[in-house]
Parts: sequence; structure tokens; C-alpha cells
Amino acid sequence: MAAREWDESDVRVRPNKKGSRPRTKDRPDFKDAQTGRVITVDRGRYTAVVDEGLDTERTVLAVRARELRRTSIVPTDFVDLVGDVSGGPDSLARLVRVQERSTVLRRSADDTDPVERVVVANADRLVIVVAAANPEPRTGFIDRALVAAYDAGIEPILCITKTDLQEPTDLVGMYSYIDVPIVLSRAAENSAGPADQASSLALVSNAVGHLRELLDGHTSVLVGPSGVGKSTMVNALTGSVRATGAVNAVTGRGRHTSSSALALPLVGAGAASWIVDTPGIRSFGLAHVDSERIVEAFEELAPATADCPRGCTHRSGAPNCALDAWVAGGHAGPYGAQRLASLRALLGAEADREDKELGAV
Ligand SMILES: Nc1nc2c(ncn2[C@@H]2O[C@H](COP(=O)(O)OP(=O)(O)OP(=O)(O)O)[C@@H](O)[C@H]2O)c(=O)[nH]1
Ligand SMILES: [Mg+2]
Ligand SMILES: [Zn+2]
Repeated sequence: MAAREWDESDVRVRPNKKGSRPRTKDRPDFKDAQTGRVITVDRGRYTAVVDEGLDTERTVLAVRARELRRTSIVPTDFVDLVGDVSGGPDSLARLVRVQERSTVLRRSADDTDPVERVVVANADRLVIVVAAANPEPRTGFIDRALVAAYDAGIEPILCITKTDLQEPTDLVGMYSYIDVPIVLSRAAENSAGPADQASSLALVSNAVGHLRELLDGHTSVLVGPSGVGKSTMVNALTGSVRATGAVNAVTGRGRHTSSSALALPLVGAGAASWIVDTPGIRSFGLAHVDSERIVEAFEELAPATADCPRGCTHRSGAPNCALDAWVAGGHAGPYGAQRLASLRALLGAEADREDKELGAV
């Protein structure tokens, strides 16, 4: 990739004590900066792929410039690198700029946590991974991830794994009234029993193929609770050998086998198709999303709100909220009542947060 010109205005230089701009001779001159795609971050070290698709393609390890201390730099960020960008053993480059992002997927630890984390940058597909069983699926997680995807302008895909253990009839029914592709995956019949850290369980090829088709040409990120099979799926899609871990038989929880996010190229797809495997998360906090956006994510319910009284909160007991009659009239399908309950749970959590912010509680 050609080196691009840039100057110090690209870095947010903190004003010095006198508030004056740095003198010209102190300004960095990074004409030879190389563009890289960050694939993982580990203890302050950034791994980036440089010269993607060329004979000179290589991974470069970098530390960030002081000026970028407060910037989050995440997988599939495009960055400018200077210094030793050879990628040789013991080489260390300097990361001096984060390029503009097309999308930003955020989440907070919970709905009341004002600290937002950037999960991934520049992704245009969000694969929400849940297991049909072991661990049991929670619709609240799916709904929250859907809201986050729509809010970020990222297209969601629902991937239900472990359908060999349980038929996900209700889950499929519940999400078939919104415009989200559903991929059902399961272990291949001839798979060699439970997988361990070193070998990945074989999955049925039609599920992997279906997902690959949906992700072809895109930058995608997999999110889901620990133990649902994200890394197993990423291994099937990329041919890599990410560690996978058994789910605890007693708690039904995964072991948080993957500890950091990693971007991998998608095998068998077009150029520049990347997929990011992320560590399992228990919740998807939506502290940054307002209630209107939450309602929009419930596509089969949202049209009803046109008939709500002005200023309707749509929460349980809201006077004359049109959602109740809409669902009772069957307009949201057989799972309408459950979906409305889910929506109201999210709106309730959002209201609690507002109260807390206003100091009302
Ligand atoms: N029966 C069955 N087991 C599966 C399937 N997919 C994955 N597993 C198993 O589920 C366990 C967890 O898989 P991982 O891929 O490590 O899960 P993960 O989502 O990456 O978990 P974290 O990295 O902890 O977030 C492993 O023992 C897998 O072999 C499936 O379709 N069917
Ligand atoms: Mg994993
Ligand atoms: Zn309403």
C-alpha cells in the first residue's frame, strides 16, 4: 500500500503548558508512514498487517505514540506506522495515527456503566452467536446485540450453534419476524467427540458455507457469551486453530477460552474479507443507545408506535400504548407477546439508567 502523506495535525497533540503549538522543528514528519490493519492488541502491543495482498505482506508489531494514549485502538482499525516497519524479529514500529473509521461497535459493561468500550472498528457485519443449548440462549443478549448493531450501522446475522443438542424452534420463531438472516450450525455427525484446546470440533459444512457466503467481501465480528462456539466457527471459516474450550457441565458456562479479540482473513472468500473472534461476554450494555433506537430494533413492533399517544414511553402500564393492542391483534406474530416483554425489559433498563443519571434513585 502506498505511503500517504500526513502531518502533525493528524495527531491530537496536547497543548503544552503555555498553550502554544509545538514549534515546527518538533513536529513529526511521517511522510513514509505505512498503513496497517490492526489484527490484535496485547498488553500495549499492536499487531498490524502491512502491504495486505502484496508479496511484501507482513505482520508488524508496534507501540503507540504518546499522543494516542487516550485513543482506543482495536482490531480492524487502519493505522499509520512509522519507524521499523520491517516486521522482522525484534522489530518494533510506532503507531502514530488511527485512520477514520467507517463504523464503530460499542458496548458498556452494563446499562448503567457510562464507560463505553469500542469492540471493533470498520466492521460491517455483526454475527451474534448463541447456542441452542449449553449454554442456554438468552433472548436479552440477542436483543441487545441487535440494538447495538443497528445503532452502529452494522448488519446483524444471528448464528445459532449446537443445534445437534437442541432444536432451536422457539428462537427461530422469535427472530423470523425481523429482517435478520439466521444461520443454524451443529457438529458434524462424524466429528471426533468433544474437542479440546488443540483441536476444533468439526461443524456441518452447509452451515459454515452459508455463513461464509454472508460474510464474503465484508469485515465481520463474532460476539456472544463464552462457550457458544465462536472460536470453533472461526476455525471452520478460516482454517486456523484458535483454542476452544469445553463448557462447564455444572454452571453451563464457558471458560473464557479466548482472552483477546483477533482478526483473521476469511478463507475461500474474496479479497479483504476479515473476521474478528472476540472473547465471550455475559452482557451487552447499551448505555449509549436511546430508547427510540431500541424500539426501532424490534421491527415487527415498531410500526405500532405511530398510534401511541405523544410522549409515550411504551413501557409496561404506559397509558394507551398502542403496542398492547398491536400484539393482541396478532400483528407481531405468535411470539409477539414475548418480543414485547423483551422490548419492555430493555426500555425499563434504559429508564433506570436515566433515573440514576438524574440522581432520582
Ligand atoms: N455439540 C456441539 N458443541 C459445539 C458446537 N460448536 C462448538 N462446540 C463446543 O463448545 C465448546 C466451546 O466452544 P468455543 O469455540 O471455545 O466457544 P467460544 O464461544 O469461542 O468461547 P470463549 O472463547 O470462551 O468466548 C467447545 O467444547 C466446542 O467443541 C456445536 O455446534 N455442537
Ligand atoms: Mg473463543
Ligand atoms: Zn407506546
